[in-house]
Amino acid sequence: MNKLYFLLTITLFGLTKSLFAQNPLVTHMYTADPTARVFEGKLYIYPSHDIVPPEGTEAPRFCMPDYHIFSLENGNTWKDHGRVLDQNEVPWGEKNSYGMWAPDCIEKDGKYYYYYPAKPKNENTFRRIGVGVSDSPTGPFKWEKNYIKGVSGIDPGLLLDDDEKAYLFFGGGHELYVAPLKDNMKEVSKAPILVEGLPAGYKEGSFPFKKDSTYYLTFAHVFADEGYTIGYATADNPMGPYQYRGKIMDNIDNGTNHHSVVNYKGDWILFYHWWDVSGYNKLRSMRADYMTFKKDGSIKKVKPTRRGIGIPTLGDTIQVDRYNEIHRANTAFVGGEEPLGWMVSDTRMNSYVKFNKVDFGKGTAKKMQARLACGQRIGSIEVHLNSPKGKKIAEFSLAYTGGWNSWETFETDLLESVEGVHDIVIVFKSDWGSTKTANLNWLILQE
Ligand code: FUB
Repeated sequence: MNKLYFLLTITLFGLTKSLFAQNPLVTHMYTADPTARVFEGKLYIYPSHDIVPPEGTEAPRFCMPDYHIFSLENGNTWKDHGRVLDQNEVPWGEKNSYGMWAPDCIEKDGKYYYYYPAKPKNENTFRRIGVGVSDSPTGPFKWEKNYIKGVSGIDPGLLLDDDEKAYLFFGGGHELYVAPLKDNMKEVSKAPILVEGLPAGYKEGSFPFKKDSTYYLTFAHVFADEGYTIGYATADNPMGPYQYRGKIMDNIDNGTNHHSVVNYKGDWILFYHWWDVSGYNKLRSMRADYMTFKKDGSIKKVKPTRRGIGIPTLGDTIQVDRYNEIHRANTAFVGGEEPLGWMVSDTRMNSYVKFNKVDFGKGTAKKMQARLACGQRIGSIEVHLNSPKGKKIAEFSLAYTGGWNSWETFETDLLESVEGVHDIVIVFKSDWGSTKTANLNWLILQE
């Protein structure tokens, strides 16, 4: 990438903080390789962390210093639990090597085991895999003094079978490997073997899971003429042999495509990453979209959406620029002093944005807030249920905020008491000649 563009990218997008959005899931930092897990009904993500190389650092291909953990709070807000491990705290790791690539975490008997790759000190090995244990999914973890003996590679992916036996998948290259773990979860019980039955081509990011009695192994897979895709294979035995079943996601021009799959509240969800915030494929942002199975156990291809998976409820930010449908309007990076993100822009008379699935709870929502920038005084923004002509539940009168990049929070009472989950449609009203009614960043429902 052109250096000037890189510096511009950092200046524009790298230094600001943001609220939570639908896709990407967070924008206050760059997050990649999202391994999602459901522990006791709660959704967690164990991603890696891309950063802009600090000045004076000989930048490795990816610059990845530490790990954070996220959990889904409310219906749509990802909580950042902060840094759980820094590169210079790895007992066996080389200092300042910025090589904290994709991790995973798994629970067994009430203990949480966090697996991560790092560059070992005093060794000419690309990556080893270490492990830490905690009583909580968000740590703190007690890190093992040594890496897992007999394992060399990246991208640990863990499977805990119904019989409580655990398997460690790993590797990046033309082959992937698997090894059973001892009950202590810190050592392999047998030497790793090659995963048999996978197609040719570069592979990494193995993520295993079990559905019914079938073992699925998903992996990032590079086709010479297409680039990175997400592929999957199935087997009757966790150690294989596997049979390649096809692609879960076509190449989306995202550089790499490390991912994970979970079942959360009955829905299957694919977590993956892209770089739409930074414009640079080494500064990635994690995303999620629903995934479905066909009756024969095959997986339907997932297309990335803006809307993603969150179901915002009272107090959550409804990032309407991550829409399901848009009419006579656009979205653009938000301007002014706003935190990083997008806005609905170029709105005119009867423009609308549809955002599916907002949870109004038990009718306790009384108010709605809208974050608006408005360079004129005419018009209003209406919020309808289900369609542009559906029941009107809120209306904001527009007022001059100081310009199209000067943001103010407007508040209005709900016109109706609404219960349960509904699609909402935000309709812009203005005079017919205008092509700039208001810029809208987000909505929030409140008691
Ligand atoms: O994030 C660094 C590396 O890039 C991961 O370990 C790979 O899976 C790829 O996403």
